[in-house]
Amino acid sequence: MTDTSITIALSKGRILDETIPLLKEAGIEFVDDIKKSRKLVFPTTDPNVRLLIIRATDVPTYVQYGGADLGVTGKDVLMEHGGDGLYEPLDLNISRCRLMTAGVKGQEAPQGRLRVATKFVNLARRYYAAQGRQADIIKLYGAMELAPLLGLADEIVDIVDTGNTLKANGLEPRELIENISTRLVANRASVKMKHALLQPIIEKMGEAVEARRGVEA
Ligand code: PRT
Ligand code: MG
Repeated sequence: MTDTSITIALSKGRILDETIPLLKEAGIEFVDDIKKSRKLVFPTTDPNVRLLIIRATDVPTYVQYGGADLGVTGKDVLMEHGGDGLYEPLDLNISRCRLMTAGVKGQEAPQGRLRVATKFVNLARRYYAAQGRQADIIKLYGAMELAPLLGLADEIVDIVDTGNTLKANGLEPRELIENISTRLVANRASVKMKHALLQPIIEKMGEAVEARRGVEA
């Protein structure tokens, strides 16, 4: 990686669609049809910038170790990762949702030791410890909603948007852990070494975010 090139790691999935217009306003556009391509590294209309499309959960790791200078991922993913080696210069205010605890509708969380199923094991451990609650955390990779129904857990920690997924599975939200949105993160060394290249991108993306906030309000 030379000092004139910048690599930005993007989260595939729902975040990607909302990231593309923000990048465009920073002068960065894909030249390939990403829907048809099997590439993982994409050139852009800015000769200095290339884009990676990877799993959201891998974005902090790529940026932390300098595989990418910048990254775009959810605050939930960053909280789970821990944020080592990362700056978080910008809240992109997209893919907003809530990180919540949830359980079977009408049932209260039991007193004493809780069993909690989640893919956010580090985050959940920290949350229950901060509440002074004893919790056994059970790692799942998806379909967390099943766990309370099948008696695997008393509670889950998961992302909630409309609440429809919980409802459809006989669950209800309990406590709000954090309001979540997508963040721009930067490698700490890159921020120092490539400041002149990164700063305009961060600024232009920030302006695009602010312009949207204006429309929203
Ligand atoms: O698919 P993969 O295992 O790689 O990861 P993923 O499914 O988490 O990825 P993706 O692309 O679906 O979401 C990535 C990021 O989007 C998350 O890290 C969040 O920051 C953000 N985000 C925003 C969401 C949602 N909204 C969301 N609604 N991520 C997930 N959901 C899911 C949630 O897990 C639950 O299953 O949608 C369901 C809840 O939605 P409602 O509307 O029914 O409440
Ligand atoms: Mg998904």
